Amino acid sequence: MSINQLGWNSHFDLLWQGRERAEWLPARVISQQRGLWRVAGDFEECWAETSGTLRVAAETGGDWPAVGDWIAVEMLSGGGRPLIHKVLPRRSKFVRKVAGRRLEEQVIAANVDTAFVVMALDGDFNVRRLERYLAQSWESGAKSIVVLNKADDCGDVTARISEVQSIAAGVQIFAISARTGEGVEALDTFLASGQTIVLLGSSGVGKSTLVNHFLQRDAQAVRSVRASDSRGRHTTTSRELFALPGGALLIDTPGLRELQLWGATEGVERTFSEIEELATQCKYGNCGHTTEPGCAVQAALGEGRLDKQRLESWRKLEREQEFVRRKIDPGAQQQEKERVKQVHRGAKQKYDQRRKDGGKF
Ligand SMILES: Nc1nc2c(ncn2[C@@H]2O[C@H](COP(=O)(O)OP(=O)(O)OP(=O)(O)O)[C@@H](O)[C@H]2O)c(=O)[nH]1
Ligand SMILES: [Mg+2]
Ligand SMILES: [Zn+2]
Repeated sequence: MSINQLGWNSHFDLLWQGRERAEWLPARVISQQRGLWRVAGDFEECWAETSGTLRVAAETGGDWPAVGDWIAVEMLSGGGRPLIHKVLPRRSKFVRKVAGRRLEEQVIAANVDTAFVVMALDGDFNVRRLERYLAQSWESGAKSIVVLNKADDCGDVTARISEVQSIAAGVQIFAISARTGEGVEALDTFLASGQTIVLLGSSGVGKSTLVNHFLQRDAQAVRSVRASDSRGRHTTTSRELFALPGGALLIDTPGLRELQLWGATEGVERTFSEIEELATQCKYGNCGHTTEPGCAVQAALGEGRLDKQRLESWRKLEREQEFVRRKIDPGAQQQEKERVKQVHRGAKQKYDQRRKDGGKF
């Protein structure tokens, strides 16, 4: 494989000109396992380790290389494992809070152009989970689309699509069957040569089945049909980047037990933009949207313009964000209050102006 086949482009070429040492080689991380990184470039694919300097930097809050990263490696003359010295600045990254109690970011995939948020149209279909994924992917810097898989196993695909439309305004939605191939060709537009795509979604939605479909071979193990009803079983256990015959790069990921948000304040705002907009119309700037007089959110709820579950979902994700923020930075609580006040003030001014200009409410 060559770096060009791995998605290298003029953007990274320019960054590369500024490298510290001329003998370093550019490479891409294609998988990762217990302290080793599988790297590919203009050399034979191999396992590499991190340099001492990078390790120290990563351990003190910097970044470990992640799948999809472009890195600078040094080939050692004595035949030892190549060393990773640097991670090139990422153009995009999909992150989450690490599993468990630690409050840290984990990069799931880097330098991604499009995230396919995959959800199955079988009994596992869940728009609340989709909201969570979309909120996090807004922050990634990549474009996100929704892929509804297992269309062959769904009685009313159209109804499901409109359900998703109602919670994901402006996001493209595709209904497909990775098993039969139905509708899959519509995804080709995202798979142009040099493009990087990450597949996200919970276990069993069919991510690896889709990878195999695009690769035209059984590269990834998929859950056996016999075990298909055993929920919570994870078939794919590590993230891995594959080069498709057409030149796109596809990252398969293990289904996450739960995607815990990380740094997704803006993502939540955008995912729930209609609620955020209603909130600016409340009478009081610090409205909690429960029993306050003049609450536009409650009014919308009462008139059936806002779904109760969606409101609850918004509250839950907001709370989650705030919890992490406060834990990380005790001063953040006050700052956050100020920020919210200002956002509210700004938005209120905008709406007041619109009202003056004859806008309808
Ligand atoms: N009916 C139907 N079943 C599918 C389809 N795509 C995948 N499956 C089945 O769903 C099960 C799970 O598929 P996988 O591809 O292993 O799912 P995954 O998302 O990779 O799961 P993890 O690796 O655990 O995260 C398998 O039994 C597949 O055969 C589809 O389009 N239709
Ligand atoms: Mg899988
Ligand atoms: Zn309110």
